[in-house]
Amino acid sequence: MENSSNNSRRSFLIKGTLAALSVSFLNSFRFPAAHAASAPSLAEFNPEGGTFELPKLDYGYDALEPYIDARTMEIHYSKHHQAYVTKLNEALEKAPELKGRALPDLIRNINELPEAVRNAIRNHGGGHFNHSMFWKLMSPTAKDSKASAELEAAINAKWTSMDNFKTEFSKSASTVFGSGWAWLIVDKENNLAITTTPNQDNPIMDVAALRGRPILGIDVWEHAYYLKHQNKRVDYIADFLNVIDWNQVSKWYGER
Ligand code: MN3
Repeated sequence: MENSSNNSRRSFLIKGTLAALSVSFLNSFRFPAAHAASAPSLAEFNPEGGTFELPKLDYGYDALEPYIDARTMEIHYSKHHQAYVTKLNEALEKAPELKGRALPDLIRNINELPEAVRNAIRNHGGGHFNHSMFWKLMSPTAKDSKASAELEAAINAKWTSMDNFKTEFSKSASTVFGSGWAWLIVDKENNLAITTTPNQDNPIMDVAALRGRPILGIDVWEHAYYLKHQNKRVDYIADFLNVIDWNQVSKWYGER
């Protein structure tokens, strides 16, 4: 009798544990882990009054010379990025219920956006997010920046050395077909990974092949390099490696 009661109690506990596990398994699909969908904290992603604005550039157009030329910076920032911001705001005029949401929240679940504005928010919200990160992760003082001990250890563990990481990252960036981005992300298991996205998609979106928290990204649209590097994307990527602000990348890596 006592045995049978123990057995039924054990069976109850096992069933309870299985039920709890299956609920958390299902939830992992419905509600992506917070860190997997989190994004670098950039103040400009939280618009006052629900209108997005072009974030301030922390340096002059010529500050990244000779790697990124002033004319490219000027057009890329003041024309291309501005156009993403303008068109994102136009899309939100058509879906006022979405106004006031921070950018990462807006673009995290593309599939849940109203169909009428889905593509516009994917393209222009993605464009605004990606470029806001891009200006921040480059710096005229990049050569004095350094990966944190924690980030360097994680890179060494995955790619054996910083140089090998740069080689693999460059390879991914050079093989993006057409327009898009290459990223260094922190995935949901907290591991580093290199991934790419087409167009203005990014790894926090539910449409991304590999989701995660981006901490470094390179724009490989031709508008990012054509004036200086023409069709030589590989030369642009090599130049880009010289302007990565590793202090900033490390800061984002440390945001858990
Ligand atoms: Mn661009």
